[in-house]
Amino acid sequence: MGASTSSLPAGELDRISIESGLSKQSVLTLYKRFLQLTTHREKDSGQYFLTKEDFLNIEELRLNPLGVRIIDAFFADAEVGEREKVYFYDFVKVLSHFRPINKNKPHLWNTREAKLRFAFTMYDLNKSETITKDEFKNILQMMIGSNVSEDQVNSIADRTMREADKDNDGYITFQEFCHAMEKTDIEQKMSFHFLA
Ligand SMILES: [Ca+2]
Ligand SMILES: [Ca+2]
Repeated sequence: MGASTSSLPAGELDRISIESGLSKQSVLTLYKRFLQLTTHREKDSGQYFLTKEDFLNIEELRLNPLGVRIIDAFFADAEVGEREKVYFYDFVKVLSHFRPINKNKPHLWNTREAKLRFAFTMYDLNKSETITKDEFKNILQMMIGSNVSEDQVNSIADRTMREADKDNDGYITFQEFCHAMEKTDIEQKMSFHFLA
């Protein structure tokens, strides 16, 4: 599987390196990994892209309890709506959300807001821009596994909703979500060992 040989066009390499804040060497390392994962290529442009099936071959994601949600989030983007293909540019962009924030070198793809946005997308199963108690329970169950009873999950979800849903309308908006996460170390929560 995967594409054997190909190189990233120089212009693309420069652009991604500048926009992501990653060194060219890191971009090339990621591209190598990307080529190992991809099984598809556009007929016209020759561009490689990843499908959901390709992502499921990533061991770190398969073993991660939130793996399926992380994969979903790669395919959901606030700007372009639901995607079916993840090109290398998109791939690097989403991965950037998992890089530690460098306070001296702030970067658009890697801000706290970008990380929160990504986390929010993972919770928001139906991509309605709000999180309901059911959606929250769903991810909670994935995170804590089956050791905790349904009652306990329910009570955690109730408490979280009470705290986060400031206007008490049953939906957590992105704004409410950010507020609730104010004291959370999102960097640590969003760590995901993918980038070397
Ligand atoms: Ca929702
Ligand atoms: Ca609300």
